[in-house]
Amino acid sequence: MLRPQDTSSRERVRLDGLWAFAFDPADRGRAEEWWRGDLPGAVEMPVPASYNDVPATREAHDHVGDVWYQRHVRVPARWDGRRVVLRFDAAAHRAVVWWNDVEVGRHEGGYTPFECDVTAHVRSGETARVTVVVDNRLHLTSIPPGIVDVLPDGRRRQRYFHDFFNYAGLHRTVWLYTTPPEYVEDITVTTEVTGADAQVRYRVDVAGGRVAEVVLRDADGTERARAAAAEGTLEVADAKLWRPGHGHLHHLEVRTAGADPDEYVLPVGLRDVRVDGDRFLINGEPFRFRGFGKHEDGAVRGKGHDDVLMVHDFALLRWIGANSFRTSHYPYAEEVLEYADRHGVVIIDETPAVGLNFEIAHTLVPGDPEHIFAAVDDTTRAAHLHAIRELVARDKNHPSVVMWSIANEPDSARPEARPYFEPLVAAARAADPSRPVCFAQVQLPPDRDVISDLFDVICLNRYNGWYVDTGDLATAERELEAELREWVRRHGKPIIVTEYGADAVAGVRSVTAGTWTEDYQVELLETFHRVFDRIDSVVGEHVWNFADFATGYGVNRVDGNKKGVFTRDRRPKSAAFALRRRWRGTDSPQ
Ligand code: GCB
Repeated sequence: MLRPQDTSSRERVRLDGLWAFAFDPADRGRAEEWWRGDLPGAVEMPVPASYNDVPATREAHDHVGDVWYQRHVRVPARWDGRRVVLRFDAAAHRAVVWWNDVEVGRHEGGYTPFECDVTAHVRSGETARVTVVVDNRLHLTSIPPGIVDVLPDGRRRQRYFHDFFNYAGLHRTVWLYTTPPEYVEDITVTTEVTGADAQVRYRVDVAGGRVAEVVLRDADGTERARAAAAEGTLEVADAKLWRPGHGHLHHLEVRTAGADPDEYVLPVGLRDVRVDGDRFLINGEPFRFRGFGKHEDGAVRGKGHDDVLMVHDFALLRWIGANSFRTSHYPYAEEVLEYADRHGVVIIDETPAVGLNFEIAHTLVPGDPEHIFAAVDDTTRAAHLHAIRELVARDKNHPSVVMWSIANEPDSARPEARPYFEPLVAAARAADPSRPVCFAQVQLPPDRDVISDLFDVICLNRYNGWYVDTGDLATAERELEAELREWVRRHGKPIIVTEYGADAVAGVRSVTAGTWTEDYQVELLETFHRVFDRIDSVVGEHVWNFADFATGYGVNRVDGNKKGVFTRDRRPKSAAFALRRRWRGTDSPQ
């Protein structure tokens, strides 16, 4: 799915800002058809943002159910005769959209965009009422899964099996944009590097028309290759490659034929990715992942995209010497991927399939199904499949994305996990044969895991010294090493430790380095690093987490998860300096 653009044939307007907003805890809005007029009792709510922490009430924070957003949109008179599209970059977790009185779209899944073609309903020059209902409920049939309990007093309570707060709302930009009636619907690009040259295999899907020309230009605008077909391979001699740390981009200009041609310009990075034995190769060179699992999370705005925070986070990644991160545990805003493309940051791109595991949930109550695969069904798997396809459809052209992670910590010990995952892995490969596929595996030894052989890279989340052998780093070191060596022996694939870490409350220090101190966090990370440095197949270290983040209520969470190397407001803990020494080999402030 192409991102909206301003080109010679397209125009876009951001509908961000303050929208009218109403909570609907008793589910009245759909029955009373609130889209037909002004929202009752509306307040103002910023978009993009999570709504939960903005009103400063417990009810808003803990709301379970529908909320309504509404605003008026003026359609420029000059748009007469254009195709007009209303696009939501994200609505967590599902939404229905009305243009005046007409339903124009609905979407399931909180982290991927969806579009409503409103051409038939638009009168240029008019002011239209746009209404959106957004439902944050997680069910056993949604991705991620959850359970909504109705309490004796009639309130709803949401349970979920993942460790980050269920922020909701319109988290990303809302657009109104135009294309010509015949338009470029999609572009798919895969690139390969052969010696000094590169090949760009491309396919353009045009709705109602045909391709006139496809031109590949270097960053300075120099034409490097050209074609006139909808599909083909462009040869680039002596190519300037996209590399980790050097986000060199080319641009593929696509123009359609006819009296009202469309133009779309796609950034393209010339690079390839391959797994060879226990190496992870980018452009044929072994790549070592240094970085973090992250979250989209910040004070007040929750998961609302914010360019300020994004650019700052990338600056901190650079400061600390990280070269990569995982979009744990859902697809991040496209702005993030585009920034990573431009700056050569490597990404493992994850679906929102987090919490397919009752073993680590601690939220079950009597009467719940015994294990996750007894609880989910074909609808859940269809939602998971849909999430994989939407992720690939959105992110397939980003050079920064080097691998798909199709789940985080599913219950991979259950025999039922295998028939559940086999078709999903196949679907991921079919959707994109050019990138390896992985999942992040929870603390299970190789002899208990039933699905890892289906994947290209072994990605392990390990909490030795924290959840296991708490406070005992000598045992943690011994057991971690023994376990990793067993993974090497059985699978011979590259290993990335996609999570390791310890909670540390900023400012809590101790000469005896007890748990929850900054000092223990440093010592635990150093313990893991000694082990990584002794095992060649470990090609990646992603600390959990980049920054402290909000979670649901819990007796083992102090105002959220404190495994951040930075605090939630991005101040460094001692661990940040320790990592910087390891990853950059320096203590200098630059
Ligand atoms: C994990 C999860 C992550 C949690 C983390 C923790 O294994 O993948 O979402 O936040 O552990 O801190 O417990």
